[in-house]
Parts: sequence; structure tokens; C-alpha cells
Amino acid sequence: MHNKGPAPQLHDGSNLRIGIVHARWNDTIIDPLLAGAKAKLLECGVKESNIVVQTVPGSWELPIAVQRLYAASQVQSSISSSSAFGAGSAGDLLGGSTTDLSSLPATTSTTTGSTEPFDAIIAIGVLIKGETMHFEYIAESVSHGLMRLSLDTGVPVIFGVLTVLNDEQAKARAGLIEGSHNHGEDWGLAAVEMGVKRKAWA
Ligand code: DLZ
Repeated sequence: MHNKGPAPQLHDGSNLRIGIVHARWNDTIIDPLLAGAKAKLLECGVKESNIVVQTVPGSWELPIAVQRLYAASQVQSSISSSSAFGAGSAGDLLGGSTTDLSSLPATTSTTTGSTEPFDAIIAIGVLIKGETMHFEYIAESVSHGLMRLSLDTGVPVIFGVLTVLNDEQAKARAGLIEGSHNHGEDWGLAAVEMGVKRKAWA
């Protein structure tokens, strides 16, 4: 059955800074999910220069990467506001050169954008069940890790991790099967909505 996702709410993302961390396992599924998420961020007005994309080997590494990325953005923000360094110097903390958008048509600069801490971070991974218990351990740990991070830091971490039984299910959630929906688009919209709401709730 096709899940249409939440009733869309469009929010103005023009003041937001959004991080995306994605795993490189199952990259044929990851790529369209990443593209879908990024397309919706741009559609909502998030500036290209305020989208930072980083990669990790597999989904297991998503929580530590999200945690470090957020922490680095906080340090970057405090250095910039202390005015001892320019935004460009502080931007180095986020490792602009590690931004990896090789699978996307456009490139993202981390040095010309905002130096505010991230308003939301999207974690994208694709876990496909195999013959061992690997899937269960990774899926459970990663879900708990990302939720914990969200609650501990107060930054919305968008759960862009597919936990599917086979390739077919993965393709159907990445919009790769005719008539199917790309869940990455929902994650982009969720990041903007939660980023805007987080600012309002601060
Ligand atoms: C090892 C592994 C396996 C079997 N399957 C997946 C998968 O379906 N999706 C995914 O994102 N990562 C997988 N990994 C890699 C782990 O997430 C992790 O990168 C390694 O165990 C190294 O810590």
C-alpha cells in the first residue's frame, strides 16, 4: 500500500541552516532520497549555502556524525559571534572540503553561508534486512541514538532512515518505482517545519 505521508505544511526556510548526514551504503537508494530532501529544502527557500551535506560509511555511524556536526556548528557560531575570527575561519571547523555532493548536480559551499548552529539535521540511511541479526541491531541502535540526540541537544533530528525488508521496498520509498513517493521529500519538508518551529519555541 502506498503511504502518502503527512498533510504538507509549507514553511519559509529562508532563515534556516540545515545539515544533512547520509550513509553511503545502498547508494542507489540514498542518492534519490538525498536529492528529494534537498529539492524540498530549496523549494522552501533554504539557501544553497546554508545546506551542509556530509557522508558516513553506514547507518551505524549516523548518530556520532550528527552529534559532531551539530557540536561543530555551535562552536563555529560562538567563534563567529566573538568577532575574533571571521565567518570564513570559523567555517573551517565544519570542514567545508568534506562536504560531499558528488551525487548531486549542484554544489554546496559551507564557507559563504550562515554561521548559526543548525536548525535541523536530516540523517539519511537505508538499512536492508539480510540473513543475520545485523539489521535489527543497527536499526534499533540508530533509531534510539538519533532520538536521544534530538532530545538531548534540542535540535530536531529528522529520521531519514529506511528500514526495509528488501530492495523492492527500498525503491518504492525512494520514488524509483512508477507511482511511488520519494520519502526524502517528506524529510526535507519536516526539517524546514521543525527548524521554523524550533526557532519559535526557543
Ligand atoms: C555492515 C552493514 C550491513 C550489513 N548493512 C548495512 C545496510 O543495509 N545499510 C547501512 O547503512 N549500513 C550497513 N552496514 C554498515 C554499518 O552501518 C556500519 O557502517 C559498519 O558496521 C561499520 O561500523
